[in-house]
Parts: sequence; structure tokens; C-alpha cells
Amino acid sequence: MEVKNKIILAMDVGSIQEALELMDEVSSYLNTVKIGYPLVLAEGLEAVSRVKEEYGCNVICDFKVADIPATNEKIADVTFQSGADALIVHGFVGRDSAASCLASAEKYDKEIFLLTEMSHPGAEEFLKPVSMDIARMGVNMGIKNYVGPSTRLDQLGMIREIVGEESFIISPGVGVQGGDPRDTLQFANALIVGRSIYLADDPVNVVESLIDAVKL
Ligand code: NUP
Repeated sequence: MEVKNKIILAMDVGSIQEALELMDEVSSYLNTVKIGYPLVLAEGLEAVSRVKEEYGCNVICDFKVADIPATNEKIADVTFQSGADALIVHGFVGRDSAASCLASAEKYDKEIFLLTEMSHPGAEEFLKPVSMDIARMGVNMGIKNYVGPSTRLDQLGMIREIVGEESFIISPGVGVQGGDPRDTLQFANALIVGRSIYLADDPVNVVESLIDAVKL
């Protein structure tokens, strides 16, 4: 996936209307949007289809899919049918669950991102001890795309070592959660940024500053 300016907008707003208004402002700078439960539970998968149709951007659905294989497959199928280009899938549920999402992605010629370690403090409790195993599982399965935390760069660096330079890592936690954009891009290919942009009085200014910050 080609991510313009290395920034993925986390579109955690409450309505399609707000999402479209924000895209009107920032779409010349960005070509990739991540849509998760806040917007889809409010508006349905129509939010995915609308953003995709109106802006022609990449849409990554952040459903952190974490169920049994049969249910994961249904979730992945309906997500890809809505027009999503990619789906974020949890790794901790195990190989068979992730494999069913991967099979669905292959059926629709789409992609999955495997979530390794999460960015929030609570990830230290249960996920951090197994995150490298999750990354290794992804490599063994032939998965090429990963999500890893900008808030723990030592861990992100180890994830990069495991998945290799050819893999594509996207990293949330920049801004409000404390991650630094430039440091994160030492290890990640693109940043996921939500509140710093959509809660700003001037989202365009924030996006421009981020682009400046990550320029060499
Ligand atoms: O580990 C993760 N951390 C995280 O913040 C995995 C995620 N998918 N996210 C998502 O990234 C989170 O749900 C939100 O949509 C976005 C970060 O948003 P913000 O902290 O920039 O507002």
C-alpha cells in the first residue's frame, strides 16, 4: 500500500458527515484513512463505502478482528465487500484465526495488517510478553503488513527486526499517546494519527506540521 506523506488518518469521528468534512480539508495531503468501530458502529459500513467512493483513498478497517476462524471469515468477507482495502487483525488469538482473515483477503484481492503489540499502557500487561511471538507467527504465515506501537520504540525496533525490511509496518500512538513522528519512522513505514488531527482547530495545520516533522 502506498501511503502518501506517510500519514494514515484515524477517522474516529462520530458521523459520516464529520468524516466527509474532515476529508474535504485534508484529502489533498493524505490518501489513506483508517476507519474503526467508533464510526462504523455509529453509521454502519456505509461509512467505509462513502469515504472510499468520494475520495478514492485507501481505507483500512480497524476492527482488530479477534474471534474464532469461522466468525473471523464472515467479518473479513463483509468488510472487504464494503470496499475496504485492508483489515487490521489481532494476532494473539492464534494462527487459525488470523489465517481465516488472510484467506478472505486473498479471495477479494485485499490485504490484512497483523496487530502485534498495542500502543496503550495496558498492552504491557498481556500483549507485550507475546508480541514478538505474534510477529514471528505473522512471518511464518507470509503476512507482509503489521501494526506496532510508536509509544515503545524498543519494541517496535524488535518487531521490525523480526518482520524484516520488506514488510510494511504502520504505527499508532503518535501525538496524544506520546509517540514521536520522526523517531517512529526509523522503524515504521507510516504513522497512524487520530486525535491530534481531528480534534485540532486547524487540522490542515497539524497535517502540514507532521509532514514537515518527518521530512529529512
Ligand atoms: O495499538 C494500537 N493503538 C492504537 O491507538 C492499535 C490501534 N489500532 N490503535 C488505533 O490507532 C486507535 O484505535 C485509534 O484509532 C488510533 C490512534 O488514535 P490517536 O491516539 O492518534 O487518537
